[in-house]
Amino acid sequence: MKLLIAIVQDKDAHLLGDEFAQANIRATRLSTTGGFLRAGNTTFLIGIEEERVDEALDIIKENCQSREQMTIPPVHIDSMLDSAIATPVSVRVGGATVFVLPVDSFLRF
Ligand code: 2BA
Repeated sequence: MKLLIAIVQDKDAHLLGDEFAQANIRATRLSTTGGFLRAGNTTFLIGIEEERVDEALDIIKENCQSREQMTIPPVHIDSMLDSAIATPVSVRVGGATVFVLPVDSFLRF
């Protein structure tokens, strides 16, 4: 058994959840916040048999798009004093960031 931790954009989370349900893949959704953009994203915890990991990864790949997002980069107080009005920059936020972890044991009571 493996645990997939998949961080996806909120815009993709609804469809992805539906696709998991349809494929009979059990998942838990957590509302999370990206450390860099400090914007909401969604983290799925998916406990899955080893032989179905590729199937789950394919579903994630197919349903999560990469998008450009504008953000104001973090500014140090020194440079703020110097002048700058922070300029928004564009970052490409991934389709999905996925960790695949081994599971020692899986219990349901
Ligand atoms: P955020 O931390 O809000 O990052 C959003 C996007 O900002 C990232 O997209 C990346 O394009 C950019 N970014 C992040 N940190 C940066 C930095 N120090 N300098 C320049 N650009 C930076 P993704 O890489 O696709 O990440 C999307 C979300 O996945 C992240 O949201 C975070 O919540 C999660 N994530 C990504 N890598 C992670 C990791 N190694 N560990 C834990 N969570 C991660």
